[in-house]
Amino acid sequence: MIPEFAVIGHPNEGKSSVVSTLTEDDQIKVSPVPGETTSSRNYTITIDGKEIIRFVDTPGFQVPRQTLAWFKAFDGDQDKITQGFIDAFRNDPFYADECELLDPVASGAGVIYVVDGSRPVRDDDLAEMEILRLTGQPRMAIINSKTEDKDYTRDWKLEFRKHFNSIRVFNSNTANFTERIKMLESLKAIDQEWEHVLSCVIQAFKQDWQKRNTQMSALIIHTIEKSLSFSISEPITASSDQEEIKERLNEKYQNHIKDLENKMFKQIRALFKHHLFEVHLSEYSILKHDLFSKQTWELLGLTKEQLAAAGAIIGGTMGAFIDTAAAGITFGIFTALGGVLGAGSALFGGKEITKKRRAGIRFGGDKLKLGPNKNLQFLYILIDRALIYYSHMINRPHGKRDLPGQPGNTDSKKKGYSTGFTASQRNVCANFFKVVTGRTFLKEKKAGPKFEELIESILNEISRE
Ligand SMILES: Nc1nc2c(ncn2[C@@H]2O[C@H](COP(=O)(O)OP(=O)(O)OP(=O)(O)O)[C@@H](O)[C@H]2O)c(=O)[nH]1
Ligand SMILES: [Mg+2]
Repeated sequence: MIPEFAVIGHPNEGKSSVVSTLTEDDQIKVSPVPGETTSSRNYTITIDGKEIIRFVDTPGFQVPRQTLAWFKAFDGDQDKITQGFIDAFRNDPFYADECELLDPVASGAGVIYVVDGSRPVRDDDLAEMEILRLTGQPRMAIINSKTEDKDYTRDWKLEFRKHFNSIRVFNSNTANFTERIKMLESLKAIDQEWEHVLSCVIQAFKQDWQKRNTQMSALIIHTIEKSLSFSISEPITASSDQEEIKERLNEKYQNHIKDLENKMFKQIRALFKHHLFEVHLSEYSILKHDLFSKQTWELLGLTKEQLAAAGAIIGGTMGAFIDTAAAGITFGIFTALGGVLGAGSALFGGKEITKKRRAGIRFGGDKLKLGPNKNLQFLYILIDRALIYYSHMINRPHGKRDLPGQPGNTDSKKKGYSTGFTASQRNVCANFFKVVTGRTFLKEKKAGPKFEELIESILNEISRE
């Protein structure tokens, strides 16, 4: 038997939204119209094919006072009180919702009572709490405040202390992984008999999250590796229109990298079980802009010099360079650096090309080649965009629904994570970069694993924020 909890409360208080967030299921119907949920439905969390815990979404109380009157008048075996109520009113439409919501409780489910802490406590609520107390099942109350305008949390807590074994403020529209875990920790206090099994549930949740972060870092690294090492070329002859080829290569190059990134974003989204929401991005977000736009680079806080160096992949200014097959020299995309800092920078061998071209030498098998990317800043941009997207996905609760025309504020103004990297973290990145772009002859076997370790530790850090 896995632990089972019925999420119960007044209509429209956010019960379905709480279940949705707790189970990471954004397909559950949440609506501003009271009475959306009309029958009880089980939502089981399965990890690695094993059922771990179950939450039951239920309809709201409709006639709590009449129901309480029956509970109070009941003089049978107290253990059977809830089942007794259902047996008495199973076919009575007046009590249809009460029968439905109490059904899982009669079967032994624990109770999670949900209230909106931004409204005052009313008599109906007191009746509901009393019914739940009379069921005799272990119960917890959560305060899910729908607005911040008013706060009756104190009043609710005072009442809750009389009726519940555990109390917690839990906001289904803001709760992240850490808060979900805290919520489960509080649930442990609901009944000593469930303490052990709930500890196992928490353990499973944490392991699953860790596993996702490991998968995540592997995915990010795979994508970055492919992006950095990607190159594209086209043969040229004396009669080729080099400008046209450059433009074409440029576009192909950018599209390929963008595709890789989009594929990664989709996989991140799937790993964190999001189907519904669109990320609404602020002007300040690095994700708002195209991977190859100048703003992307500026937002990351690059200095003027870094920007100039990065200029190679900004807009259409990225140059393609002649890859002289016969001479055995390949010039990567960021040999364009020379183009920005002054044509023919010796640093990248631009001079040699210029000389040859001036001399009119053409080798059979000449190609125009773009990539692999030789700019270390590009690595930081890819890292930052992946991490920012990840952060959006993990911080978006599944129970949140954006009303049309009212995009939720899911975006932070965070510029990027890499600007805060320490010198040794930068070193790890630089070594990885060198290996991936083939710029080192050293056998840097550890560069990959160290980079992976770095990314995973950052993911874990972001999860704890
Ligand atoms: N801002 C905000 N809105 C919330 C929160 N929780 C729920 N809502 C909104 O409140 C409304 C009701 O949420 P539901 O989860 O459908 O409520 P319910 O208790 O299941 O309602 P019924 O099924 O009708 O009994 C929806 O419009 C939600 O988007 C919250 O924490 N913050
Ligand atoms: Mg509902």
